[in-house]
Amino acid sequence: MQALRPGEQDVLLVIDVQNDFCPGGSLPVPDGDRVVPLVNRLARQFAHVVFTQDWHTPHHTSFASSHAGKDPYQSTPLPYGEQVLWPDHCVQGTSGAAFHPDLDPNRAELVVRKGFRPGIDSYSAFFENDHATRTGLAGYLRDRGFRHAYLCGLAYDFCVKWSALDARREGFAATVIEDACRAIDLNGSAAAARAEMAAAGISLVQSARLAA
Ligand code: VGL
Ligand code: ZN
Repeated sequence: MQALRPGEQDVLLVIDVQNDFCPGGSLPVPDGDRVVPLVNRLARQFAHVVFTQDWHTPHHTSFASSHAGKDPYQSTPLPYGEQVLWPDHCVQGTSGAAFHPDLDPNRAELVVRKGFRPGIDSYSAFFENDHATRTGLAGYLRDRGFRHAYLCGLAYDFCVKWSALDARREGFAATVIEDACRAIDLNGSAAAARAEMAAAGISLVQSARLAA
């Protein structure tokens, strides 16, 4: 397989490598912390890096605790569509919302915060979950002249998947670096995410494909 050599039109999107998504956090992604050394290495291989940070208000609508009688990981209809309800996580300014302490933030040229509107969730780095409200990232990437988004981080089957699908919809090439991701895997959502991304023309690769 030919090595991938990131250039000036390529950007690495590092999705939500935050304490609450790591073991010990409130919404732990199994082995979520294991991506950190690999993400740090990838961030040095790319000339351009953007981080995202899940950044919810207290009592956010995506929290099960905001809905009487609902438990985490159940889903419920909300005005913008069906929403999985989560444990309280990534509340603005808390240690759970901070990046993993071993993640090297210095390579990031931009940090996109998302999910900060109390009444709507935002899995994707590009759109909130209504698929209409923009985060501004697509415009930023276009203004910078980027053509190809490479994605890694947490969680593979939620924020990484939604971000990769939206990158394609916005006209960027998209590649997910799978071994630098970990999945929540609710009811087979990891395998479903893989199929959905492949069908959308997203390349799924291992980090070894990237030239050192
Ligand atoms: C995420 C669930 C809730 C993610 C964020 O980063 O994948 N998942 N909020
Ligand atoms: Zn969230």
